Amino acid sequence: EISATFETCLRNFASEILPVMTGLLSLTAETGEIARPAHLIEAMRHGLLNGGKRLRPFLVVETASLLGGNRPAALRVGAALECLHSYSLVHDDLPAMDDDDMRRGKPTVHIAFDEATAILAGDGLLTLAFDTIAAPETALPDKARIDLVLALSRAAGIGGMVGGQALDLAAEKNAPGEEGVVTLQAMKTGALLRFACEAGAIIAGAPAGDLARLRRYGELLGRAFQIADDLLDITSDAATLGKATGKDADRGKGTLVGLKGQDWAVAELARLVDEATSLLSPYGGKARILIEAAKFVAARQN
Ligand code: GRG
Repeated sequence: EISATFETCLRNFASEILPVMTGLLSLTAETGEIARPAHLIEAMRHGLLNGGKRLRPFLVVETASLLGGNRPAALRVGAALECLHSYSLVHDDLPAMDDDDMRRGKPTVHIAFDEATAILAGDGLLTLAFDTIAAPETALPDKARIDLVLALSRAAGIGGMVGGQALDLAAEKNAPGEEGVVTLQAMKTGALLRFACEAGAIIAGAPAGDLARLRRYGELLGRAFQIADDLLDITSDAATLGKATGKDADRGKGTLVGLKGQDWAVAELARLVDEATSLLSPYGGKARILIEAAKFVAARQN
Protein backbone atom coordinates (compact mmCIF):
# COMPACT_ATOMS: atom_id res chain seq x y z
CA GLU A 1 0.00 0.00 0.00
CA ILE A 2 1.07 3.63 -0.44
CA SER A 3 2.38 5.40 2.65
CA ALA A 4 0.48 8.53 3.67
CA THR A 5 3.83 10.19 4.39
CA PHE A 6 4.89 9.71 0.79
CA GLU A 7 1.68 11.25 -0.51
CA THR A 8 2.24 14.25 1.78
CA CYS A 9 5.83 14.52 0.48
CA LEU A 10 4.61 14.53 -3.12
CA ARG A 11 1.96 17.17 -2.36
CA ASN A 12 4.50 19.37 -0.57
CA PHE A 13 6.82 18.99 -3.52
CA ALA A 14 4.04 20.07 -5.90
CA SER A 15 3.79 23.32 -3.89
CA GLU A 16 7.57 23.78 -4.05
CA ILE A 17 7.82 23.31 -7.83
CA LEU A 18 4.79 25.47 -8.65
CA PRO A 19 6.53 28.87 -8.27
CA VAL A 20 9.49 27.57 -10.29
CA MET A 21 7.13 26.68 -13.16
CA THR A 22 5.20 29.94 -12.80
CA GLY A 23 8.51 31.80 -13.02
CA LEU A 24 9.29 30.15 -16.36
CA LEU A 25 6.16 31.73 -17.84
CA SER A 26 6.82 35.25 -16.62
CA LEU A 27 8.67 37.70 -18.81
CA THR A 28 12.27 38.23 -17.74
CA ALA A 29 14.78 40.80 -18.93
CA GLU A 30 17.29 38.04 -19.80
CA THR A 31 15.26 36.55 -22.65
CA GLY A 32 15.34 39.87 -24.54
CA GLU A 33 11.74 39.39 -25.68
CA ILE A 34 9.75 42.46 -26.68
CA ALA A 35 6.26 41.07 -26.42
CA ARG A 36 4.40 37.84 -25.78
CA PRO A 37 0.85 37.05 -26.87
CA ALA A 38 -1.08 37.11 -23.59
CA HIS A 39 -3.71 34.55 -24.65
CA LEU A 40 -1.01 32.05 -25.63
CA ILE A 41 0.70 32.44 -22.26
CA GLU A 42 -2.70 31.96 -20.57
CA ALA A 43 -3.23 28.73 -22.52
CA MET A 44 0.27 27.52 -21.57
CA ARG A 45 -0.44 28.36 -17.93
CA HIS A 46 -3.68 26.38 -18.17
CA GLY A 47 -1.85 23.33 -19.54
CA LEU A 48 1.08 23.53 -17.12
CA LEU A 49 -0.24 24.83 -13.83
CA ASN A 50 -3.64 23.10 -13.52
CA GLY A 51 -2.92 20.28 -11.09
CA GLY A 52 -1.04 17.09 -11.87
CA LYS A 53 0.98 14.92 -9.53
CA ARG A 54 4.36 16.44 -10.59
CA LEU A 55 5.86 12.95 -10.36
CA ARG A 56 8.52 13.55 -13.04
CA PRO A 57 10.05 16.68 -11.46
CA PHE A 58 9.82 14.95 -8.06
CA LEU A 59 11.99 12.13 -9.44
CA VAL A 60 14.51 14.59 -10.92
CA VAL A 61 14.88 16.37 -7.58
CA GLU A 62 14.99 13.21 -5.43
CA THR A 63 17.50 11.36 -7.63
CA ALA A 64 19.68 14.50 -7.71
CA SER A 65 19.39 14.77 -3.94
CA LEU A 66 20.38 11.11 -3.47
CA LEU A 67 23.64 11.79 -5.30
CA GLY A 68 24.33 15.23 -3.82
CA GLY A 69 23.16 17.37 -6.77
CA ASN A 70 22.32 21.08 -6.57
CA ARG A 71 18.65 21.48 -5.58
CA PRO A 72 17.79 24.80 -7.33
CA ALA A 73 19.25 23.42 -10.58
CA ALA A 74 17.31 20.16 -10.14
CA LEU A 75 14.10 22.14 -9.56
CA ARG A 76 14.61 24.02 -12.84
CA VAL A 77 15.33 20.82 -14.77
CA GLY A 78 12.29 19.24 -13.12
CA ALA A 79 10.14 22.23 -14.11
CA ALA A 80 11.45 21.95 -17.68
CA LEU A 81 10.50 18.27 -17.77
CA GLU A 82 7.01 19.06 -16.47
CA CYS A 83 6.63 21.64 -19.31
CA LEU A 84 7.47 18.89 -21.79
CA HIS A 85 5.16 16.35 -20.13
CA SER A 86 2.33 18.94 -20.06
CA TYR A 87 2.83 19.64 -23.77
CA SER A 88 2.37 15.93 -24.49
CA LEU A 89 -0.89 15.93 -22.54
CA VAL A 90 -2.19 19.09 -24.29
CA HIS A 91 -1.48 17.56 -27.71
CA ASP A 92 -2.69 14.08 -26.72
CA ASP A 93 -6.06 15.58 -25.72
CA LEU A 94 -6.59 17.25 -29.13
CA PRO A 95 -9.48 16.07 -31.34
CA ALA A 96 -6.97 14.56 -33.82
CA MET A 97 -5.52 12.39 -31.05
CA ASP A 98 -7.44 11.21 -27.97
CA ASP A 99 -10.14 13.91 -28.20
CA ASP A 100 -10.58 14.48 -24.47
CA ASP A 101 -12.59 17.28 -22.87
CA MET A 102 -11.19 16.99 -19.36
CA ARG A 103 -7.65 16.72 -17.99
CA ARG A 104 -6.43 17.03 -14.41
CA GLY A 105 -10.03 17.72 -13.38
CA LYS A 106 -10.37 20.78 -15.66
CA PRO A 107 -11.43 21.38 -19.28
CA THR A 108 -8.60 20.57 -21.68
CA VAL A 109 -6.72 23.46 -23.31
CA HIS A 110 -8.51 23.15 -26.67
CA ILE A 111 -11.87 23.29 -24.85
CA ALA A 112 -10.95 26.21 -22.58
CA PHE A 113 -9.32 28.06 -25.52
CA ASP A 114 -9.45 26.69 -29.08
CA GLU A 115 -7.69 24.04 -31.11
CA ALA A 116 -5.11 26.24 -32.82
CA THR A 117 -4.21 27.87 -29.50
CA ALA A 118 -3.83 24.41 -27.89
CA ILE A 119 -1.43 23.31 -30.64
CA LEU A 120 0.64 26.46 -30.16
CA ALA A 121 0.51 26.23 -26.35
CA GLY A 122 1.92 22.69 -26.63
CA ASP A 123 4.62 23.89 -29.01
CA GLY A 124 5.43 26.74 -26.62
CA LEU A 125 5.74 24.38 -23.63
CA LEU A 126 7.94 21.96 -25.58
CA THR A 127 10.30 24.74 -26.64
CA LEU A 128 10.33 26.30 -23.18
CA ALA A 129 11.59 22.99 -21.73
CA PHE A 130 14.83 23.16 -23.74
CA ASP A 131 15.18 26.94 -23.21
CA THR A 132 14.98 26.34 -19.46
CA ILE A 133 17.64 23.63 -19.35
CA ALA A 134 20.05 25.50 -21.62
CA ALA A 135 19.59 28.89 -19.91
CA PRO A 136 22.46 30.11 -17.71
CA GLU A 137 20.02 30.39 -14.77
CA THR A 138 20.23 26.59 -14.58
CA ALA A 139 23.41 26.75 -12.58
CA LEU A 140 25.22 23.67 -13.90
CA PRO A 141 28.43 23.18 -15.90
CA ASP A 142 27.99 23.52 -19.69
CA LYS A 143 28.67 19.78 -20.16
CA ALA A 144 25.83 18.84 -17.80
CA ARG A 145 23.39 21.22 -19.56
CA ILE A 146 24.31 19.77 -22.98
CA ASP A 147 24.00 16.20 -21.66
CA LEU A 148 20.56 17.03 -20.26
CA VAL A 149 19.38 18.65 -23.52
CA LEU A 150 20.59 15.62 -25.50
CA ALA A 151 19.09 13.05 -23.12
CA LEU A 152 15.74 14.89 -23.04
CA SER A 153 15.70 15.29 -26.84
CA ARG A 154 16.12 11.54 -27.20
CA ALA A 155 13.59 10.68 -24.48
CA ALA A 156 10.98 13.00 -25.99
CA GLY A 157 11.70 12.51 -29.70
CA ILE A 158 11.19 9.94 -32.44
CA GLY A 159 13.04 7.22 -30.53
CA GLY A 160 11.10 8.05 -27.36
CA MET A 161 7.75 9.61 -26.51
CA VAL A 162 6.76 10.96 -29.94
CA GLY A 163 7.81 7.72 -31.67
CA GLY A 164 5.91 5.72 -29.05
CA GLN A 165 2.78 7.79 -29.62
CA ALA A 166 3.08 7.11 -33.38
CA LEU A 167 3.43 3.37 -32.72
CA ASP A 168 0.41 3.57 -30.42
CA LEU A 169 -1.72 5.20 -33.12
CA ALA A 170 -0.57 2.53 -35.61
CA ALA A 171 -1.45 -0.18 -33.07
CA GLU A 172 -5.11 0.82 -33.25
CA LYS A 173 -5.21 -0.60 -36.78
CA ASN A 174 -2.72 -3.43 -36.32
CA ALA A 175 -2.62 -4.90 -32.82
CA PRO A 176 0.99 -5.50 -31.69
CA GLY A 177 2.12 -8.61 -29.83
CA GLU A 178 3.61 -8.60 -26.35
CA GLU A 179 7.05 -7.48 -27.48
CA GLY A 180 5.55 -4.68 -29.57
CA VAL A 181 3.49 -3.45 -26.63
CA VAL A 182 6.53 -3.45 -24.32
CA THR A 183 8.53 -1.42 -26.86
CA LEU A 184 5.82 1.13 -27.55
CA GLN A 185 5.10 1.68 -23.87
CA ALA A 186 8.79 1.98 -23.01
CA MET A 187 8.97 4.71 -25.64
CA LYS A 188 5.66 6.48 -25.05
CA THR A 189 5.63 6.77 -21.27
CA GLY A 190 8.80 5.01 -20.05
CA ALA A 191 11.33 7.28 -21.74
CA LEU A 192 10.35 10.46 -19.84
CA LEU A 193 10.30 8.66 -16.49
CA ARG A 194 13.70 7.18 -17.21
CA PHE A 195 15.00 10.61 -18.21
CA ALA A 196 13.69 12.04 -14.91
CA CYS A 197 15.86 9.57 -12.97
CA GLU A 198 18.97 9.82 -15.13
CA ALA A 199 18.69 13.63 -15.02
CA GLY A 200 19.31 13.52 -11.26
CA ALA A 201 22.58 11.67 -11.87
CA ILE A 202 23.64 14.12 -14.61
CA ILE A 203 22.84 17.11 -12.39
CA ALA A 204 24.90 15.57 -9.59
CA GLY A 205 27.81 14.82 -11.97
CA ALA A 206 27.61 11.22 -10.72
CA PRO A 207 29.92 8.40 -11.94
CA ALA A 208 28.77 6.11 -14.78
CA GLY A 209 27.79 3.34 -12.35
CA ASP A 210 25.25 5.55 -10.56
CA LEU A 211 23.95 6.88 -13.86
CA ALA A 212 23.33 3.35 -15.14
CA ARG A 213 21.70 2.32 -11.86
CA LEU A 214 19.31 5.28 -11.89
CA ARG A 215 18.47 4.77 -15.56
CA ARG A 216 17.53 1.19 -14.74
CA TYR A 217 15.46 2.36 -11.77
CA GLY A 218 13.67 4.80 -14.12
CA GLU A 219 12.97 1.96 -16.57
CA LEU A 220 11.43 -0.20 -13.85
CA LEU A 221 9.35 2.76 -12.72
CA GLY A 222 8.15 3.33 -16.29
CA ARG A 223 7.00 -0.28 -16.61
CA ALA A 224 5.23 -0.16 -13.27
CA PHE A 225 3.61 3.18 -14.19
CA GLN A 226 2.20 1.76 -17.40
CA ILE A 227 0.87 -1.46 -15.87
CA ALA A 228 -0.75 0.55 -13.06
CA ASP A 229 -2.24 2.87 -15.70
CA ASP A 230 -3.70 -0.08 -17.63
CA LEU A 231 -5.20 -1.50 -14.41
CA LEU A 232 -6.67 1.93 -13.61
CA ASP A 233 -8.27 2.06 -17.07
CA ILE A 234 -9.93 -1.30 -16.44
CA THR A 235 -11.26 -0.29 -13.03
CA SER A 236 -12.50 3.09 -14.31
CA ASP A 237 -14.18 1.36 -17.28
CA ALA A 238 -15.87 -1.07 -14.88
CA ALA A 239 -17.08 1.93 -12.85
CA THR A 240 -18.71 3.45 -15.95
CA LEU A 241 -20.05 0.15 -17.31
CA GLY A 242 -23.19 0.57 -19.36
CA LYS A 243 -22.18 3.94 -20.74
CA ALA A 244 -18.90 2.79 -22.26
CA THR A 245 -17.99 4.33 -25.61
CA GLY A 246 -16.30 2.47 -28.46
CA LYS A 247 -13.03 4.05 -27.39
CA ASP A 248 -13.44 2.70 -23.85
CA ALA A 249 -14.20 -0.79 -25.19
CA ASP A 250 -10.98 -0.69 -27.23
CA ARG A 251 -8.87 0.02 -24.20
CA GLY A 252 -7.06 -2.95 -22.75
CA LYS A 253 -6.61 -4.66 -26.11
CA GLY A 254 -3.19 -3.21 -26.82
CA THR A 255 -1.94 -3.44 -23.24
CA LEU A 256 0.10 -6.00 -21.32
CA VAL A 257 -2.74 -6.34 -18.84
CA GLY A 258 -5.09 -7.08 -21.74
CA LEU A 259 -2.68 -9.68 -23.12
CA LYS A 260 -1.58 -11.33 -19.87
CA GLY A 261 -4.40 -10.71 -17.41
CA GLN A 262 -4.91 -8.85 -14.14
CA ASP A 263 -3.35 -11.52 -11.89
CA TRP A 264 -0.15 -11.35 -13.90
CA ALA A 265 -0.23 -7.56 -13.66
CA VAL A 266 -0.55 -7.52 -9.88
CA ALA A 267 2.33 -10.00 -9.52
CA GLU A 268 4.47 -8.09 -12.04
CA LEU A 269 3.95 -4.81 -10.14
CA ALA A 270 5.20 -6.48 -6.93
CA ARG A 271 8.18 -7.93 -8.80
CA LEU A 272 9.09 -4.53 -10.29
CA VAL A 273 8.95 -2.85 -6.86
CA ASP A 274 11.19 -5.60 -5.44
CA GLU A 275 13.70 -5.18 -8.25
CA ALA A 276 13.74 -1.39 -7.79
CA THR A 277 14.25 -1.86 -4.05
CA SER A 278 17.26 -4.17 -4.43
CA LEU A 279 18.69 -1.96 -7.18
CA LEU A 280 18.79 0.93 -4.72
CA SER A 281 20.13 -1.08 -1.78
CA PRO A 282 23.72 0.26 -2.18
CA TYR A 283 22.40 3.69 -1.16
CA GLY A 284 20.93 2.42 2.13
CA GLY A 285 18.42 4.60 3.99
CA LYS A 286 19.09 7.59 1.70
CA ALA A 287 17.10 5.85 -1.06
CA ARG A 288 14.02 5.27 1.10
CA ILE A 289 11.96 7.97 -0.60
CA LEU A 290 12.74 6.54 -4.08
CA ILE A 291 11.63 3.09 -2.91
CA GLU A 292 8.42 4.69 -1.62
CA ALA A 293 8.07 6.37 -5.03
CA ALA A 294 8.22 2.98 -6.76
CA LYS A 295 5.51 1.64 -4.42
CA PHE A 296 3.41 4.74 -5.07
CA VAL A 297 3.69 4.34 -8.86
CA ALA A 298 2.68 0.68 -8.62
CA ALA A 299 -0.31 1.30 -6.34
CA ARG A 300 -1.47 4.75 -7.47
CA GLN A 301 -5.18 5.43 -7.77
CA ASN A 302 -5.00 8.45 -10.10
C1 GRG B 1 1.00 13.86 -28.26
C2 GRG B 1 3.49 13.94 -28.74
C3 GRG B 1 2.37 13.39 -27.97
C4 GRG B 1 2.64 12.47 -27.04
C5 GRG B 1 1.63 11.94 -26.18
C6 GRG B 1 2.49 10.71 -22.95
C7 GRG B 1 1.57 10.74 -24.11
C8 GRG B 1 2.21 10.80 -25.43
C9 GRG B 1 0.23 10.77 -24.01
C10 GRG B 1 -0.50 10.73 -22.77
C11 GRG B 1 -1.61 9.74 -22.89
C12 GRG B 1 -1.74 9.00 -21.66
C13 GRG B 1 -2.91 9.32 -20.80
C14 GRG B 1 -0.82 8.08 -21.36
C15 GRG B 1 -0.86 7.29 -20.14
C16 GRG B 1 0.27 7.61 -19.24
C17 GRG B 1 0.36 9.05 -18.88
C18 GRG B 1 1.46 9.81 -19.50
C19 GRG B 1 -0.48 9.57 -17.99
C20 GRG B 1 -0.42 10.94 -17.49
O1 GRG B 1 0.67 11.10 -16.65
P1 GRG B 1 0.50 11.39 -15.10
O2 GRG B 1 -0.37 10.35 -14.47
O3 GRG B 1 -0.33 12.75 -15.17
O4 GRG B 1 1.84 11.58 -14.48
P2 GRG B 1 -0.30 14.03 -14.25
O5 GRG B 1 -1.57 14.77 -14.61
O6 GRG B 1 -0.27 13.59 -12.81
O7 GRG B 1 0.91 14.80 -14.64
